[in-house]
Amino acid sequence: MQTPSQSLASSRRDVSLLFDLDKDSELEIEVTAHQWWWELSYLSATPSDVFTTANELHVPVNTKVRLKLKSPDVIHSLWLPNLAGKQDIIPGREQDLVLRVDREGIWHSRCGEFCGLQHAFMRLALFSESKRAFEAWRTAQRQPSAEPQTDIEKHGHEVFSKGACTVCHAIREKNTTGYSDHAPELTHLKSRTTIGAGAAPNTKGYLGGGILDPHSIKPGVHMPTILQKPEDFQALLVYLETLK
Ligand code: HEC
Ligand SMILES: [Cu+2]
Repeated sequence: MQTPSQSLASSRRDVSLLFDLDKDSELEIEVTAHQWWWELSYLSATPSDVFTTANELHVPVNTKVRLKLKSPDVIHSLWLPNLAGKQDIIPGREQDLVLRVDREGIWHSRCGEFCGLQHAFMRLALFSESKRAFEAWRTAQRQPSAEPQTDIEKHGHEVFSKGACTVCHAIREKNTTGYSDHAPELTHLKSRTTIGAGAAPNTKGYLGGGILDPHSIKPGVHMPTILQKPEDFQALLVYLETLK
């Protein structure tokens, strides 16, 4: 068994090797490890091109990608089996990990350092895609959220934006610059395959259940149960389902 400082030293060595190989990455992504989910910000010199998503990392195949790792809370660890060694993520320090994935596919990772109750459900999925598929995904992610169209969608939008959800969550709308680091951004919630960092599939049933009783899909989760009138809850769910 390695002590924390030994594993830190060895992972630093791996990283510096990778670092020297890849001075000019073509894509920079800030990866923030939270208890218990991953915040992913795609950086760009053009501020309006920056966007944030969660738990599902998309990268183009055969491209040098620099992950800038940080943690605002406890020690986490990014571990992408078959792609890179374990990299500890220490609060207050920024570490880089440079990757280049040479084939298309999906890699499943989980936090490699025990970081509390829901450590096992702190999963990160990496989708390595053709450059064309990646561009299409990125273009869609840069768009603001879908505007509510029907009366029930408009009502659901109001429930979200006037209620407690916005204490933690952001939805980036047209002409606004919503951002929050308290909880996953929901702008394109339905473009992801799971909710709760791999805790449940992203279907309407689990989404509804996970909002009514977050602990039912992820015990200990840092999201409160917020009681709502049935008609408000129903509308909220209809609205969230439009966030493709
Ligand atoms: C006190 C902060 C807080 C409030 C208030 C809150 N949430 Fe959350 N929510 C979180 C956190 C933290 C997570 C991520 C939990 C995890 O995966 O460990 C989360 C996860 C989610 C997810 C899953 C997102 C994903 O991609 O995994 C949805 C959907 C969601 N919340 C909807 C809502 C809605 C709707 C409301 C209002 C009724 C709300 N939340 C209120 C903190 C909050
Ligand atoms: Cu962790």
